[in-house]
Amino acid sequence: MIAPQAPRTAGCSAGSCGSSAGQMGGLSDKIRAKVQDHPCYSEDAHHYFARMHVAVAPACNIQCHYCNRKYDCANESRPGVVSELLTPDQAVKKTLAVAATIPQMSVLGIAGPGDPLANPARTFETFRQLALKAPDIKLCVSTNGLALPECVEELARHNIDHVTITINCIDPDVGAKIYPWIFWNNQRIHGRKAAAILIAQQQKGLEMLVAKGILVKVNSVLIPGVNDEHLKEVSKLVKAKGAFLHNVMPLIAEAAHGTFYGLMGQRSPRPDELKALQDACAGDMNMMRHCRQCRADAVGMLGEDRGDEFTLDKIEAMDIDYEAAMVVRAAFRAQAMAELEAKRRHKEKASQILRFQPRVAKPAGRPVLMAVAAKNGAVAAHFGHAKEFLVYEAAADGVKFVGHRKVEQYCAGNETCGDAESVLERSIHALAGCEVVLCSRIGIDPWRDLEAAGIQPNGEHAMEPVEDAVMVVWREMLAAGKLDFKPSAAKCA
Ligand code: CLF
Ligand code: SF4
Repeated sequence: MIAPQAPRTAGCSAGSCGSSAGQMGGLSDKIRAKVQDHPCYSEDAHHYFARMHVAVAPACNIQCHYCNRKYDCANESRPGVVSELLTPDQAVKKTLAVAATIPQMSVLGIAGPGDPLANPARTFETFRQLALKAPDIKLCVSTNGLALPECVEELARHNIDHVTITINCIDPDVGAKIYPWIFWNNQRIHGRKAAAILIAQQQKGLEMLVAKGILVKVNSVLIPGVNDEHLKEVSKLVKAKGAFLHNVMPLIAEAAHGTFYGLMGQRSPRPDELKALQDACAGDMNMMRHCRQCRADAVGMLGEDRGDEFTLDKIEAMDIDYEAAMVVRAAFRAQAMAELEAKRRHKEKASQILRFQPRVAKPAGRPVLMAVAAKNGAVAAHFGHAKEFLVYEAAADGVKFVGHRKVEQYCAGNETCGDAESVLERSIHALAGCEVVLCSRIGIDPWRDLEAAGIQPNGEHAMEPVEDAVMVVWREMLAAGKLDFKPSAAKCA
């Protein structure tokens, strides 16, 4: 068996493969074949398959208020990160090296550091070479959409069947608060007029891609007070136009990044605001909740970065036999697919049983958010070693993955960090809204501080599968009469 790299989502409806529970059942075989090994388009697949990005696209044709050009494109990547720029030849070499070393690597994406379609020669040369040299790798691109319509034919020619468009608004008045200018037909255009052109190009590009049968994911950056309520309309419209998946990402605005929003004190959304908006949009749209806001040169499973293993000097020293690697990759893929298919059938069967069960009153008990320090699908990480917690919502009808919270490591090995107290404080703040934290082990100090903040630590389910452990804890809380009322929010919220 292939060990999944993180817990699968439980409580999804039949055939779920992408994101929000219950949103992606009933996929056609053609679409399932396209998404089943794409770690971003399929939540299940991201436990088995990895992606990598090559940073070949330096220029951008618009300005977003959350972007500083010194860093990667914040439409797809975590702000404040600088990727190493590669030529198309270097990018191809790196891709072959990674794919030969990491059989899980199924997708090559171009997502920066600027806009890939504002650098068409470099982007398409990379895709052209890879389609020839590594036909088993899916190709993926992320764009702000301004140059998209004139690139659709070429995207289709290179067999790129996954495109992400960042659409933050469909109203130019909202857009004028996000985009100060665009570069269009050799001119810089400002304000509302610029936003109107960008929106029209994004919508046209979306329609053209859908008409070509290319799967479209829409990214939206949630900017409190600017486009938060508006994103519900965006979600409805892009779904109506045929987008497959909507990924609402939190704005990250820090003064240290030197962005307009960062310097102006524009705040980022809290996790509960992000979840509430994702839940509100989920009625109309498949929602992605496992995005990790990768770097433009990210390598590995979502949430991990193995870029250091593939620097240009290391690649140079590698002897790559890609034909032999393809045999290994095909064997890995076949095994992973068989496991994913078995899981899908199991879920389908379970949901059929539920459908045909006589209707009985649901047991009482409100939903509870639990944070899990997980590894390979089990409650397996020490609280102090975790770099992220996976967040699950447990309720009477099952367990559903709802997101993740990044934290700093509280301790490395047996050493507690120098500023452990403030790291712990920040971790507790990051876990706001969660009522329980499950981990394999936890020290006395963090236990005490978590409890004081209204979050119950739990180390009793070490090495158990995550969903089973979360459900057991929820049932214990129900039996103890803790789920009949809304508790006061955790003190750190
Ligand atoms: Fe890369 Fe984006 Fe393709 Fe995925 S990432 S270009 S669709 S292969 Fe994925 Fe990373 Fe989130 Fe992007 S987790 S930032 S959604
Ligand atoms: Fe920055 Fe990306 Fe916006 Fe261009 S599209 S300004 S690179 S965030």
